[in-house]
Amino acid sequence: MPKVIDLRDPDIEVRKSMCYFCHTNCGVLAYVRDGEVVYIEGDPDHPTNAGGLCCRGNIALKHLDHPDRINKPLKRTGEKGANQWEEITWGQALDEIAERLAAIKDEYGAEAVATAGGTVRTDDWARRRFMNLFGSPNSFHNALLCWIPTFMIETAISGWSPFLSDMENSRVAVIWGANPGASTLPAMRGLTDLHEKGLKLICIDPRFTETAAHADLWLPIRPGADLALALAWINVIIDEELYDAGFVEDWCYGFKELVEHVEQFTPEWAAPLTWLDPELIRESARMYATNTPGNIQWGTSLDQQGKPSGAAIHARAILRAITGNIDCPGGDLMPGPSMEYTVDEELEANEYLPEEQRAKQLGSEAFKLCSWPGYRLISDIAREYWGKAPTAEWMCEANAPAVFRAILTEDPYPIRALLVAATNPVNSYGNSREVLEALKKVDFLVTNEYWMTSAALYSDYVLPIAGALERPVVHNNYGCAASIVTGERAVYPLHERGTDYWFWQGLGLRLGQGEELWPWANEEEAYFDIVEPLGFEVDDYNGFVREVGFYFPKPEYYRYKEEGFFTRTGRVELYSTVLEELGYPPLPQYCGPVENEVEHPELAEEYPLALSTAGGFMPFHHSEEFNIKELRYLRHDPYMEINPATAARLGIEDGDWCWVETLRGRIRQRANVTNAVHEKVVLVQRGWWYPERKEICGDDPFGVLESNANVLTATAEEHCDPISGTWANRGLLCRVYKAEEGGLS
Ligand SMILES: Nc1nc2c(c(=O)[nH]1)N[C@H]1C(S)=C(S)[C@@H](COP(=O)(O)OP(=O)(O)OC[C@H]3O[C@@H](n4cnc5c(=O)[nH]c(N)nc54)[C@H](O)[C@@H]3O)O[C@H]1N2
Ligand SMILES: Nc1nc2c(c(=O)[nH]1)N[C@H]1C(S)=C(S)[C@@H](COP(=O)(O)OP(=O)(O)OC[C@H]3O[C@@H](n4cnc5c(=O)[nH]c(N)nc54)[C@H](O)[C@@H]3O)O[C@H]1N2
Ligand code: SF4
Ligand SMILES: [Mo]
Repeated sequence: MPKVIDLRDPDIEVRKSMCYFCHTNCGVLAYVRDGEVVYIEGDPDHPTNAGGLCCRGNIALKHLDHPDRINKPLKRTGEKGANQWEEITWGQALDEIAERLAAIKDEYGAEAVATAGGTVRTDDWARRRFMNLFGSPNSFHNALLCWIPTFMIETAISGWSPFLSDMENSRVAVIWGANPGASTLPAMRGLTDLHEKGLKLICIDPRFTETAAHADLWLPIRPGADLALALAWINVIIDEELYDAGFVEDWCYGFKELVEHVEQFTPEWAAPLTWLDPELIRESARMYATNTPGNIQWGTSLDQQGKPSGAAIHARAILRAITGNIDCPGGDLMPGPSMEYTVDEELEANEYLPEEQRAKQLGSEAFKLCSWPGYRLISDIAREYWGKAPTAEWMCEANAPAVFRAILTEDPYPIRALLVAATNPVNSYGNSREVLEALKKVDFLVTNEYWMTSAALYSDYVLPIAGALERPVVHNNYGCAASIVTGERAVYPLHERGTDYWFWQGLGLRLGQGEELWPWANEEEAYFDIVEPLGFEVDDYNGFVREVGFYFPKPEYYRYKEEGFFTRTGRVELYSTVLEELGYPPLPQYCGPVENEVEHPELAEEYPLALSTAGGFMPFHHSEEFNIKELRYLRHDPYMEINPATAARLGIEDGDWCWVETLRGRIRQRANVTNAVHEKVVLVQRGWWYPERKEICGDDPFGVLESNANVLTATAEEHCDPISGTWANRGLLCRVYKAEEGGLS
């Protein structure tokens, strides 16, 4: 019999917690009795979810005390990967890890220690602080796939990323390579409401998605060909004089050069590259340019195309500017850093990392914008205006593929230790086989996790991490915008779990970083330092959460009219002086998808289908939640989408297990035979592994190489975007064939 809980029980206390199974950060009311969370529900007063929770949010109690959770620090006793452990205390774990890191630093230098993060879930500023004080420039994460190229390129061009759309006042929204219908459900609800009231929607996606189903125009683009489309839109808008001549004249730099540059990029030029009808390209460009004010939504797609990514992001930024859809009611707004609360950059202790160590950051010579050289240039300009840097410095991290290669090749120098926190690298970084090899090879590996992942399995130490109900949560857009949402701890960490913050602070103190450098006794104290400058009359962090909770300042429009744009020229730099100074083309130059039939016809003979390894889908979040059987009931097997004509030609029927293969390797997923994709397009699901396979499967732990999309993706230096260093998940070539022996699961 399930326990009956009377929520009126006077011994129950309600805590204002927050869900962090995705970045939507819905408010959660946690009902706590005797130190146990007995019930949760969506917080009806929370601005994001107004009481709702999705299926992931709703299973938080199953996540909290799931039998697979790691509950004590583990020290490896057998061979690497043998899954033999001794349970130890946090104190012993931190002492021994600190000792080992100190020895590596002595022998090889601080740069031989690297840290890997994921999509930020926890105190990434603390990881960065630890690394700066330790002296290593080699922290990295996979957010290069997720907004960093966008933020940095847009900031280079217009002084800040115009990433907050003033949707309610818009007449048209371009949903470009995003699918809020599966990835951001509360935003989708807003979009469909506004669409009913007349907002026009243009959806650019190779798949007919939940979002495309609501669009006025759907552009089923060839994966990875977005740069050609963006250039053709600019061409149409200029050729048909649909641009905002006044804004261009007063506020844009380099329009004349742009006009000459884009003359060649007609819709007829773009049609064979994008697989779109030239008339559809014209019609959609007109719809965006004439229904002003309008906005373009950020989606991960442009950040994940490797080589063409930077130019595509640049071209998208030009579209906003020449239509005058920037910093105006109904357009894309530039929030600027928070001047009111403490931003991450102020907590990162960046001033402690010596110049000569910065110069050693892996990948920063090849990819200059999202590493030290570009960050420095942009932050110098921003500081002149704001007195603050544009964003947390974790936007200028080492290049992940360069670090994995340095582990494997010791070139340009060896990486001896890797500390993994809040990421599942084999699943979510590119070229999984190489990542797994690197994890097996690195001398010293430590992972902070909820579960036994493939990274944890090969680790020397695994630290058990507390989830969102067990720690306070602040989400502040990393300091890139002035808004902030907060949640309090529902209960102290269960079992012997700790938090990522404890880990970095505990390690730092043991390595002599000094109490004055880690002055906070716990997260609540640190977070109070973040919110206190907001000036609300509260005494501590929990008081802030209960009495204030969130802070969304009113949008400001036309800020540039007073001070100009926060660039060197004071204008939006269509022709970018920052990119030029870093040695990149100042205008977006065309290049094709990383693998394509036009430039690589021989490859296309062998691998004839265009592949994207994309797209969030419910109920999973990247590789998370696969352990939870209630969610696995909803999706037991991985599916790839393939067109009926192609499937018939290949003898594949709906539901068949198939191999999808690229030059990097092959994976197996089941066929979802559907008209939602073009005859030459295949889309595979990302994130897949099989944690239920508790026996460790030799070289492929938990089947992490079996169905995982990132076995297929491309991270070689020539595949990466030269500007940002992001790698290629979208716009590859593959072949598909039936897997004779069927699936294993
Ligand atoms: N359910 C669920 N929700 C999530 C996540 C999750 O894993 N699962 N992840 C969260 C995170 S961290 C993020 S960043 C957001 C991301 O959310 P979104 O920005 O919406 O991005 P994705 O879902 O990765 O992909 C969006 C769409 O891009 C399309 N696409 C694929 N290749 C291309 C291409 O080459 N060009 C174009 N134009 N489109 C292409 C795909 O078909 C897909 O529909 O979602 C968040 N929400
Ligand atoms: N092929 C392909 N690859 C992609 C994408 C794609 O569209 N296609 N999308 C990319 C995007 S947008 C993103 S953001 C990244 C996401 O990449 P990751 O952030 O690496 O995502 P996950 O694979 O979900 O791994 C997160 C891990 O952290 C653990 N975890 C969760 N919360 C915490 C915490 O608070 N502390 C600690 N220590 N651990 C925690 C989880 O158990 C999980 O194992 O993946 C990228 N990879
Ligand atoms: S997982 Fe669901 S409930 Fe949790 S924050 Fe995301 S959308 Fe909200
Ligand atoms: Mo992401």
